[in-house]
Amino acid sequence: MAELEGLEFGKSDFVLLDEVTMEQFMENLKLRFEKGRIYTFIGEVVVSVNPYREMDIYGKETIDAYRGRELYENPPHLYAVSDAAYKAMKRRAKDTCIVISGESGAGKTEASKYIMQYIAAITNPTQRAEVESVKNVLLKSNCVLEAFGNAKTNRNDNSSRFGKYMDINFNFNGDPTGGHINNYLLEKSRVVHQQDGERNFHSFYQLLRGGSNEMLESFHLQSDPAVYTYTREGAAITTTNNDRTSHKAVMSALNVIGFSEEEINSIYQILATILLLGNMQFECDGESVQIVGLEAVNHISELTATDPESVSKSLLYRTVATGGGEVIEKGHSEQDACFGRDAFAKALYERLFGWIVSRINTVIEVKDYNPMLHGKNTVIGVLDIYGFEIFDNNSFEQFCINYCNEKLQQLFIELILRQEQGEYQREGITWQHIDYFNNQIIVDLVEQPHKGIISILDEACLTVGNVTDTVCLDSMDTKLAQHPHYTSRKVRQTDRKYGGEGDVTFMEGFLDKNKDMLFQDFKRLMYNSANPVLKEMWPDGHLSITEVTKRPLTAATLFKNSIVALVDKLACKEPYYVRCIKPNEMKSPVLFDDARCQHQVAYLGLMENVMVRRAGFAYRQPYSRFLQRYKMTCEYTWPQHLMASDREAVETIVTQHGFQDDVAYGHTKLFVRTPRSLFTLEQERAALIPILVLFLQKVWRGAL
Ligand code: AOV
Ligand code: MG
Repeated sequence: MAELEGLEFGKSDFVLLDEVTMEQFMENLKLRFEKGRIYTFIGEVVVSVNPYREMDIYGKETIDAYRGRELYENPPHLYAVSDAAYKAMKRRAKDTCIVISGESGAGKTEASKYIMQYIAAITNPTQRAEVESVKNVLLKSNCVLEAFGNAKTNRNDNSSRFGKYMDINFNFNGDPTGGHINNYLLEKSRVVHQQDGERNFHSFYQLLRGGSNEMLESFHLQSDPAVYTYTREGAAITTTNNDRTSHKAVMSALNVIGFSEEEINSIYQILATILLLGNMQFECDGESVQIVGLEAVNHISELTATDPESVSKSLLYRTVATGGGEVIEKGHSEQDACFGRDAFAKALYERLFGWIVSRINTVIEVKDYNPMLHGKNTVIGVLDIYGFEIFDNNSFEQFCINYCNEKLQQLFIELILRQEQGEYQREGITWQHIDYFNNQIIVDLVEQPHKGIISILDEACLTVGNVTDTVCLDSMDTKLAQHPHYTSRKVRQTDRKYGGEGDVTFMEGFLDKNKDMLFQDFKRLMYNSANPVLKEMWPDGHLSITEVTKRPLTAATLFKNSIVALVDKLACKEPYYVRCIKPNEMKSPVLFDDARCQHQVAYLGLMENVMVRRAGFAYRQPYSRFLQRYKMTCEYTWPQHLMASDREAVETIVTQHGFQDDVAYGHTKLFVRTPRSLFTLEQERAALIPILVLFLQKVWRGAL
């Protein structure tokens, strides 16, 4: 427990509060925010409040102060938790992970970047070139992924619109040898539609504003984002993001990572294609639907290395297999053509993003690792996912994002609240059970087979015939009417509300987004591209319509499966937590909105966390391990104890050092309340080791 700052900055660990009440908690949080102390511990958990201003707390000096130190030796900081995760990984060969959570705009992505920078700064002291290059690629990948996966929303000017989990691999020296990025459900609907005040992904504006004249000309683009439907819709074209400089940084990062000229060019050609598609219009001459102005078709075919007739055809017709096995071409209605065009644009972007991630992965993947030669390969995972969000209009994406946050909260509860209390019970430690809201009930509401929201959605999507959002909602209302966290309000036709940590009302378009349909004709078109980069992104385009028989899994089910896999991956690592809080809605560095903050403290379960921590014990060790390590610090146990049991010997050590009031004795383990007690023992042990070595040397030499 850190008490290293003056009291005028408040308590640096919430465990030290005089009384654990919401009032005291909030008072402390506010005081620290106002005094520029944005981090506070709850034991090993770091609570972070977004300062909304540049802080001079991330430089080299700070890094040096935290490097290799124990958590409680320094004031709370992201670096303290990063170092703890790193030390556990290096000293105990444990896979660890740092889970960063909090709502949209609370500071998760910034935190994840500081954590990675810290890990990069403290590793590879000998500056080996191959390790430096791995570190460089890991750091540069952030810049690229942010350009393509982040956007301005009404909550955050640089909001992550995908989830990111990055594993960093280390060799036995504790130096990074590579990594792997998993990305989760990119909010691709943003490519074709943005809410008022929002923007499309940064990459589009960066290309238009930062691309050279030659580049834009060769892509048949104009530099003004207002020209393009897909970039003007939210009308938030100007933001604080400096698109031009970012473009340069992204180009340079792509180069450093190792993307070839051809690949970089292809990436931007795809963005250009999407922008041109967005401006494409259709008209119906009474009989058939036509594309208005064929120039765009020629430009798209040039950019995608396909022939113009195939481009037009895929936009105006779809191939269908009849019941009798016959293949026919069916002309689109104007509405179908628009739907197809938008679906194509979204899919182009999604595949581009997925391809960029996998391309980075091939560069950073650990190659030629021989455990016999290099020792155990250990991992630190860093999770930075999109935060809980509520907008005026919420759709399928918010449903998925918020479900994912519920799952992560569930993991937190499982690891920090449930397991902790479970262990005290198993060990027979007297323990006052602390109640907490277990959100499993909300997770079940979403994901239970047959009865959960995803199942009901899927069922509606798989039903043949015209099942509308309204029909699906009706079915949901019937099936979930009794659920305490489900309510449905027919304010508009397809409104639905589901209450979890906050109440969110979801809007129409659910079924289409869940089906996520893309006509096979577009896949074929891309697969037949003469550009090998583009072709590589569409391997499923080789199938003809008669071969596409299996129904793909729905978007919600795919997402659920990926999040379940993520949680499994996290659960088998030693977790470290950063809990981010957004101080206000105005992005102000001085405003601490009490109600908003209190709401977050409540739903993040921070009070319960303090209570469990405070009543609990920071450290625990089986008696035999404790004895092995510290027996040298006590005359009655060194070199051999003559007591009835290890436990009794441990009691003797504890009593001799005078911290008997700071411990509890379990069936198999000793529980220590504050780290300071162990710290004293560690110091004593460290002081004794040189003396012991001398002593033993003398014994060996026969001098004694
Ligand atoms: P998020 O990742 O939690 O939201 P960000 O990390 O993008 O939030 O933070 C939002 C903005 O807050 C940043 O762009 C910075 O302007 C500011 N900020 C956050 N942390 C710091 C810090 N430590 N120091 C200075 N400014 C900071 V979302 O991605 O929307 O869930 O999906
Ligand atoms: Mg983010």
